[in-house]
Amino acid sequence: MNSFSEAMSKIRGCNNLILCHDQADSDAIGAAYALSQLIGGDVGVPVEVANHAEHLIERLSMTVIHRPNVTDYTNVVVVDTAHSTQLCDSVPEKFFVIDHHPNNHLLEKAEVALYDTVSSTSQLVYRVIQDLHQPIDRQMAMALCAGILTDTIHFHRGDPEAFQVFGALLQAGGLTHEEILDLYIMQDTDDREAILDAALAANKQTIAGYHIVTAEIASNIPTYGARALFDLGADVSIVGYRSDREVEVRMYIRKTLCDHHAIQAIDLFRNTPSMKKGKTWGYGLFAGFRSSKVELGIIFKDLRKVLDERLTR
Ligand SMILES: [Mn+2]
Repeated sequence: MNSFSEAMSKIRGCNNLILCHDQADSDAIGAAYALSQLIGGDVGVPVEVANHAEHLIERLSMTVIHRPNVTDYTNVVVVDTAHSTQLCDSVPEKFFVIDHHPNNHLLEKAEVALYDTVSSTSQLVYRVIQDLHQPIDRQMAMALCAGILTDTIHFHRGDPEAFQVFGALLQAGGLTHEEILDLYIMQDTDDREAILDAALAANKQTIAGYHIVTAEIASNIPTYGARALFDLGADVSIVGYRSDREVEVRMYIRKTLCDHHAIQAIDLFRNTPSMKKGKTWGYGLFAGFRSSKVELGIIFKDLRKVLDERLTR
């Protein structure tokens, strides 16, 4: 048994907090839910949960504590988090870590960690459950499947373990693939309309044979919008949402841009001048951005310019 599984078995039933990163996504929520069922305890997020994970939380009937007081707990297990800044004001003094992100800065300070740069934290939680020979019920299986599905971008990428564990979880939980996909299908007709309107009003530019599509979306679901445009055929889909307070931007890029032009989605966001005034996250094929200081139009223009430079040089 690995030392993390051993540590989890020791703190079972204690006063535990399972702490997600801020803007907790489905992998963080799914992993935290399964872990909370395994060892007992509360699930918390530093400030808020990502929009797309709300439906999962509802389906799992789970309670998520916002801004938990970490000193109220004997043990804190930090899930799916690579850096203390992602914990905002909820940085515990001592903690356990289970994570899969490259360049994890929390490992040094962790009491015990389970760290492996696989496709999702959810599959690491599955390892712990297996290690401790514990049963998996339908809800736990659904939670972990949701985490794997979203962190593999609906299996557009993913290591063999992600596929294998996903199958094992469907079987263990008596679930179908469709039931997991349903967690992420737009049930709301207004949201679907927003995606359709964004697609119909989108701007397309073809640079060096690549279709670059930018669009604004009227609902706060820019990730879904960007995914939809990408699936329609864009090589780069960039979708922005404007609220009174801030702008949100999401981008998907096709892997050929990574392979032939060494373009990484996250680097593109970080190196676009107007986007330095905001928060950026993501990886090679997907990136997100949020800021209260920049206009959406300027970001789109800047991104097209940077892409033009990178693709035509
Ligand atoms: Mn993750």
